[in-house]
Amino acid sequence: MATSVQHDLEELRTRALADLADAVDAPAGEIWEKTYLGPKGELTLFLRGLGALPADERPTAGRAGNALKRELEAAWDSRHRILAAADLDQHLAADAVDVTLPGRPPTIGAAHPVSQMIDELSEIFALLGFQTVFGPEVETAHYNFDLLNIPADHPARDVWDTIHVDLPGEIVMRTHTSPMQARVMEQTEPPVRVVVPGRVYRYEAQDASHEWMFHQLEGLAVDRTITMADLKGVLAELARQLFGPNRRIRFRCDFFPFVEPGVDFAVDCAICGGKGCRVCKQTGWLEMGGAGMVHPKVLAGVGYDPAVYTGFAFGLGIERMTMMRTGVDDVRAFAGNDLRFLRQFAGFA
Ligand code: YSA
Repeated sequence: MATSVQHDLEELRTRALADLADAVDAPAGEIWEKTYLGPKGELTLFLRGLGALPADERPTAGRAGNALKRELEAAWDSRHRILAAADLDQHLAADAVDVTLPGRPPTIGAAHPVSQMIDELSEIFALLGFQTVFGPEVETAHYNFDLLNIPADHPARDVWDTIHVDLPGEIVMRTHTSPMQARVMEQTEPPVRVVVPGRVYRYEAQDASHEWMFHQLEGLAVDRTITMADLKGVLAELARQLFGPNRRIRFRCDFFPFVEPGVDFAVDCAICGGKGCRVCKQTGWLEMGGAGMVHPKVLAGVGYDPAVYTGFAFGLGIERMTMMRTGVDDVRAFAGNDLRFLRQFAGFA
């Protein structure tokens, strides 16, 4: 073998082994392999070029070239293993999960305080023999007003600032849950005992005790011998169950076209202990709802004979009751959707 070929191979060997020692990671190793042993690598090209050598030099040069090839392949094999293992270690370290760290607690939702109150009210009334039913929030004026003895020209129709729906006929967002009185009685033979929780809508100014959308609980009992004493007994028992034995309750005469007589039902204000505050408007009392004996015209309007049947009805503000239970002093907080507020009342009822 000519000295120059021998020298070239020696130089190639020294350089290749030095470069391999310098390849510190898997990508650098891949480049090394391509440079020396790949299809266009230096050693491959040398071996391919053997045919160009004089015939007498070819065997020796071929043997030397193949010996170098085996040496470099063996060196690459062992270096490749080391680099691949290091590469794996690095990936494992980067992706490692520290099983000793505490887990992230899952966020568990809770029912809205008003929904909790509705559930609690349904349970209390179930024990008193009332069934819970639901009705439409978009209502006809016929049910919202007419069947409740509030004819088109009656001044009582102005009592509620009504949100009208742009549909043929007189369609409104129900201003109270009372339209369900007529809907239930039309579908049911007496005796009747139902409560109806749900949203109601009024186009009115908001303050600490007034929202434009809020919830009411309607109650209706009709039978042959229902009296005002039954109404007072049911509402007194409700207040006792909800607020404990120490809250005082008050009934005062009030007017609603669909009852005769009518009352307003109030509880002494739990926010200020009855001393007077902005929630109770300095009166010491917070009105929970209106109530009364169902007007004979309402009974007759749904086909009940007022000479045979009597009934009581009430409509209570659910946010107001929730305020009394929780001490929240602004009704607007309930629909404000602030989780910092809502989280405080997870599971209060
Ligand atoms: C009266 C007699 C019955 O035989 C049956 C029902 C009724 C109640 C009647 N339908 C009514 O809506 N009366 S009310 O206008 O006085 O509202 C009842 C209760 O809803 C109020 O006492 C109050 O607790 C609550 N409320 C009224 N406006 C509110 C409100 N709560 C929050 N925001 C408002 N804007």
